[in-house]
Amino acid sequence: AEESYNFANKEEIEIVKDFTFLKTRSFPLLACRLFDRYRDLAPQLVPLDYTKRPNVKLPYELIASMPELKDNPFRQRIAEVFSEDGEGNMTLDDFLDMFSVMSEMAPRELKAYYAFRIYDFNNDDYICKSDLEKTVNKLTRKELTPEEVCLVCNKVIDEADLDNDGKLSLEDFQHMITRAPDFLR
Ligand SMILES: [Ca+2]
Ligand SMILES: [Ca+2]
Repeated sequence: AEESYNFANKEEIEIVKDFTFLKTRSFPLLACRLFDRYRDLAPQLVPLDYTKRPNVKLPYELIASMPELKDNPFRQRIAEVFSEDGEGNMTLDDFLDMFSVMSEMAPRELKAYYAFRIYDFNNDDYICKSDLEKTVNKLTRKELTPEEVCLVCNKVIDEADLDNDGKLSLEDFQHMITRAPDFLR
């Protein structure tokens, strides 16, 4: 599904290609383990034999119930971003991609790229102030008042908006997380 991603530059595409390569060639055991977990979510839907690339998608509700996601305030966005249909329903490939990017082995640049997409709630390739407000609310689990959230967002945009267009591009974002790595968790 690489072609459907809006990569900011060629370098990004290379990182993802390399990673996909690693995932499938160097970690077959991990892929097998993840396939088992995918199948365990709905054994009646997922065939054991994937050689014919069956057209199977697991509904978002099942994906969101997994221990890695169920307490994550971004679970819906994560599933949306990694699902080919954009609605959080996942094919096996979507599922493998999601867990690969979430794993310790994933390169930082790749995590940053997907974090950006997750925080870009309206999928317009920028994190604007309202995207950022949603992000901060979720990261802080609504512990801040609206005024405090507004202050934090203004400060983040002030400091990270390198080209002064009032919103964060992927480039602005990558620059920002080198100083505020919390946004990657
Ligand atoms: Ca946006
Ligand atoms: Ca900007």
